[in-house]
Amino acid sequence: MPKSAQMDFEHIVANARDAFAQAEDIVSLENVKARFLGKSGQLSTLLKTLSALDVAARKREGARMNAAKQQIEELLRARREELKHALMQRRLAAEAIDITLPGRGIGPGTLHPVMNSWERVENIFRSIGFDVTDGLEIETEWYNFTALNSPENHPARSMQDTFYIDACSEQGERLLLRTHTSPMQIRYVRTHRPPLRVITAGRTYRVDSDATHAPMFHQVEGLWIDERISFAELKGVYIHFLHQFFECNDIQVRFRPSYFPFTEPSAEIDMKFERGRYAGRWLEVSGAGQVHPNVLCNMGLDPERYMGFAFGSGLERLTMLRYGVEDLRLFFEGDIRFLQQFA
Ligand code: 2NL
Repeated sequence: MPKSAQMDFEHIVANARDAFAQAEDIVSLENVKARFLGKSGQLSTLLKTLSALDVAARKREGARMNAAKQQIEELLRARREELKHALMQRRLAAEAIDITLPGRGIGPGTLHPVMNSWERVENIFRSIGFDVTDGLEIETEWYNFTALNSPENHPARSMQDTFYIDACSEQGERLLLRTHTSPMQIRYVRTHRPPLRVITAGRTYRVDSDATHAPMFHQVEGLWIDERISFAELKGVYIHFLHQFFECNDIQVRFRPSYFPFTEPSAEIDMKFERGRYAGRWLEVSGAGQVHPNVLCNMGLDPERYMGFAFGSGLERLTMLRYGVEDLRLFFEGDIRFLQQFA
């Protein structure tokens, strides 16, 4: 048994200790490891010389070799832990948060563009003497359909077009999510005396969903009732509104004959900008008409004495035209990148 063999294990262990200590990160540590524990590492090389020894020496040196191997493995494990810990400490130091700094805070936010239109529309009509009313989003069939002269068999009344509630009113009537804001106007007129001018805006609901329809959208409706009211008043009021709302007087307006159950005659109101993104194109902005005599009766008014006009517009539609938004769904997705543009 050569004496040097006895020296070698201690030497190898000491070398490993130094080499591991010099490795500054996990990757170099794993590379260094091969020099001692790998297939062609220093221990394996010595292992091959064991066979040259006699049985007793082989047993003794074999045991010492195993002990050395265990020591090296322990050194490796300890160094690994040390490096991991050091890495964590560096990360913690780098990502440290100074909790004594004042917070960055969240911005004050801003009105949703549709809410902004809602406010503007109300203010414009208030300024020309219209009252503003709002209220119930859950309505009875009578206020939503029957009072508005919508026939019993009209498709709008079906489950496919209207959200019904699984409950009835105290009078046992079917309840639904209002499909337009008109029911609030009926309620308003039944508690006020003409002459009256009122607008009502708010959420309305229809079973409808695609690029240009959402199951919930906002409507604004106006109503003017007096003993002598004509399309001339409607035209004057609506053109004034468009000028104010779009902050532009170069707008042409036309009335196209149309049909609604609650007005007779009825019209679609189209508008045309002279300048800008939509210049020269007729754009639908509103439905309108003279209030149907049956509707006046349901309001508790004598149709022989009173007449009125009404109009209804979509707030999303008005907002899209004002800002040039092309996809209705942007209003409902809550994407901050879209909404921030209106801040
Ligand atoms: C549309 C059409 C319209 C009305 C709404 C109305 C309200 C009462 C009586 C009579 Cl209380 N009419 N509202 C009239 C004509 C058209 O809206 O397509 N809006 C988006």
